[in-house]
Amino acid sequence: MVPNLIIPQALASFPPFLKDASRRNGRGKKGLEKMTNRERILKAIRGEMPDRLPFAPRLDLWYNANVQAGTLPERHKNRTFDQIARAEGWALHKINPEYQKPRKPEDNLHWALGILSYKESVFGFRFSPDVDVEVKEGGGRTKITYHTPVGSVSTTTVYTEEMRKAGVSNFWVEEHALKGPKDYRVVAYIFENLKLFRDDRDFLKWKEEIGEDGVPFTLAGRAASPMHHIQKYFVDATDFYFHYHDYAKEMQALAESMGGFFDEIIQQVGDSQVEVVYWGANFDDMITYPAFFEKDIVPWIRKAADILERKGKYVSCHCDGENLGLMDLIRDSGMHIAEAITPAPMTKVPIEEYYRRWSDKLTLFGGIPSILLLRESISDEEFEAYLDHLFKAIAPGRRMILGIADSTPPKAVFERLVRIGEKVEKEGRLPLEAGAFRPLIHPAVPEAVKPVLREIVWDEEFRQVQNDVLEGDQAAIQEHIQSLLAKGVKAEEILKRGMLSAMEVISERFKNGEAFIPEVLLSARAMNGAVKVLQPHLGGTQRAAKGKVLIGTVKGDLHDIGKNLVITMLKGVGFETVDLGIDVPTPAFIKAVEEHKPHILGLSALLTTTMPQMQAVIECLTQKGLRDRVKVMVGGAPVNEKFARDIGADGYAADGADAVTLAKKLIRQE
Ligand code: B12
Repeated sequence: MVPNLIIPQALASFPPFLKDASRRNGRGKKGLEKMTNRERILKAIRGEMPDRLPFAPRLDLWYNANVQAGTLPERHKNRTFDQIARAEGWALHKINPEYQKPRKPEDNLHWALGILSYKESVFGFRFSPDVDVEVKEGGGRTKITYHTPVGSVSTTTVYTEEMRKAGVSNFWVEEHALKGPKDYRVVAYIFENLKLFRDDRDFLKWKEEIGEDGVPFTLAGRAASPMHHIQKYFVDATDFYFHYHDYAKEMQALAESMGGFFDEIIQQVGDSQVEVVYWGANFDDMITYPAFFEKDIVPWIRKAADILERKGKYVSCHCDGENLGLMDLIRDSGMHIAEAITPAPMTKVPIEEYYRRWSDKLTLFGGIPSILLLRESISDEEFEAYLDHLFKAIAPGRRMILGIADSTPPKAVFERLVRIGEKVEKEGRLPLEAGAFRPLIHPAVPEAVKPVLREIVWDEEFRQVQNDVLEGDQAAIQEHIQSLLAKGVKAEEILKRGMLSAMEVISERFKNGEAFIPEVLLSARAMNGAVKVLQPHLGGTQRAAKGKVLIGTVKGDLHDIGKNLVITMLKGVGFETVDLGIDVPTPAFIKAVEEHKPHILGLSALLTTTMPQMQAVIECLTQKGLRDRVKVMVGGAPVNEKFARDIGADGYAADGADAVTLAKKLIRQE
């Protein structure tokens, strides 16, 4: 039973004019509340006690998709998203620049180099006169070649009509600047000679427009450090880990040569009239895994926070990913605001854990996972129960700004947003009381992830090969295999006792959060190369691949890091794989199944909006009479076992290691 349950539908019948008339700069009913939303947010950031919890939902994605589809709530039909927020009495969410609304084409033209300037920025940029920029545009693609005195590099970005309709705000980088070691020097040249200059007129105008209804964050950059910048922009997300390993020297040199650019940004935002600086995005313990985060990101967050704090400014980072492995690192990084924090059930960290561990040092912004707004994912009762839980979990409410993490999804039940706003007004006075707070049942979260690596059982004869797999040393493993073969050791033995035994250890470490993406990718790459050397020596049964897996990310979805990891791990244990890429339409899956005749079709989706595509693919397989010929496995952060069953898939796996186990199981069932 949920106490005080207010049926969201009942709220819809409130006369809209009554609601709108009652708001005064977010001062709530009849303007009786003491503070404006701007004052509340600033107090929360400073660690002081506002009169009540600020609530600032991010609406852009939801708004853009619903405007396109003509499905805005009736009472807000002709409003902008700021007008909607104001009418509802919510604080304006002024954090992410409107990436697709540049003032002039150059503002976001250089997205693939991460050189951006918007109305929300306080600086502009100028390339050196000896850098010649050649632009070719067409069909939603922009190809740019940068000619410099030390060579040329090119990039291609994509932004299609469909992406615009879906409300996507980021570009897709199809061709990255760094393809091989020679490109590093060219990119370094561009950055060493780039000039930043103060240009804050538009920012000041924007700040004035926001007024007392919110706090404008200015974009320093979506990357928090030079190395993070290289990772986010210059290399394909998965290839980054190979480059980081293979071209370590070049990468280090490039990161160092970009230090001046980052120092200049700190200087520019430090000397401006901004209060809060957006410093880096998409922190996630897989992508920005702990060792990388600590070595290559934290020092720059600390530097920016130290310098900017002395100038009376605050640093905010967009922490929208899985933060379990980064909990202590983020807390101790010096950042002042962790924005877009997305708790369980969307990630592994419950809201009470976030608040308990972080709120003495930094301000939390977010806390309401976006799936809570979706009727298909969460019932009205579960939604209410989460809100009750949240209000207790964040007592007394200091250092907390409520928001939807990371953004309101296109199919959100609007009345649930309204309900949060009402609850904040009625029950959000600070200090909140925890009462007899009993946390929802969540799996226990470890204090800090301190890897206790699962030890390998060394097999003396194969020790070197095992070690090569663990180290991901692709050159050494081939040499060691050759010498074992030369000594007459059987290929089957090398594969089983040397390679697979070590790969299993890596998989298990990854599953337990003791190893991260780079280790797995490098080990799997070493395995792939080594298997090729062994192939001619393997007996008939071993020679055939374990099975063929066709895999792709569904239509509308551009996330590919997880899918690529699954592919690499499958390949590592001997599956033949066909990568269909990202944004794959249903007919393309069907055509590929007909053509490649795989044993398994793997579908990946990271967005709640694209999950239904998985069902569409399965239904189409059935219609075409292909369903019995192929097993379907699904995965991706929002997918779960139940969803997989509901849509008629043959299996679901939560991560790369489980995907391997599942694929083996499905093959046995054939
Ligand atoms: C990195 C990232 C991005 C990058 C993607 C880069 C890339 N090349 O992939 C960029 C910045 C481009 C991006 C864009 C967007 N993103 Co994003 N992104 C993330 C983030 C932070 C990490 C995802 C990731 O790679 N994790 C690491 C990998 C290893 O894990 P994984 O993908 O889950 O994969 C593992 C398992 O799921 C499984 N698995 C995966 N696929 C498969 C397939 C099979 C067959 C099997 C068996 C298993 C399996 O195994 C994998 C390996 O262990 C997540 C946060 C999160 N919690 O997931 C948000 C997140 C997914 N993004 C989100 C959003 C909203 C967006 C945007 C709409 C933002 C915007 N306003 O434009 C766009 C959408 C673009 C599009 N149309 O796809 C939301 C989605 C919310 C939702 N549930 O719908 C999330 C959850 C952030 C949040 N906190 O709300 N994003």
